Amino acid sequence: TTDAPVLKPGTEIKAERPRMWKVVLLNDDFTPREFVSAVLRAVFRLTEDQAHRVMITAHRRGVCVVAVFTRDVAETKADAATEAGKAAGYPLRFVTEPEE
Ligand code: TYC
Repeated sequence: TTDAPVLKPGTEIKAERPRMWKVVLLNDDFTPREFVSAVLRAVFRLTEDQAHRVMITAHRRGVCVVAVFTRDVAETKADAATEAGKAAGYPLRFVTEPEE
């Protein structure tokens, strides 16, 4: 066709990496520790050990980064994890924020 891109030989085509988004776990006073760990394992596929460490870090420090994803995946997982707590009657919250 006539609209194929015309590139000078040797032209570099660079794709930028998409900005990544953090999923952050927030501490609260009510959600049982075991429940938090179970949600981290189910939604974020963390191992038992990873889940326990993330949970205990949020418990002690108030927040903990769970993982980073593209924006869409981060929001979907944060919403699913927050919803799992809500469905069980807990105020557990996961939020997203851009990296950098
Ligand atoms: N602080 C909660 C408790 O003592 C446990 C907990 C840990 C809740 C981490 C939320 O993100 C959290 N039962």
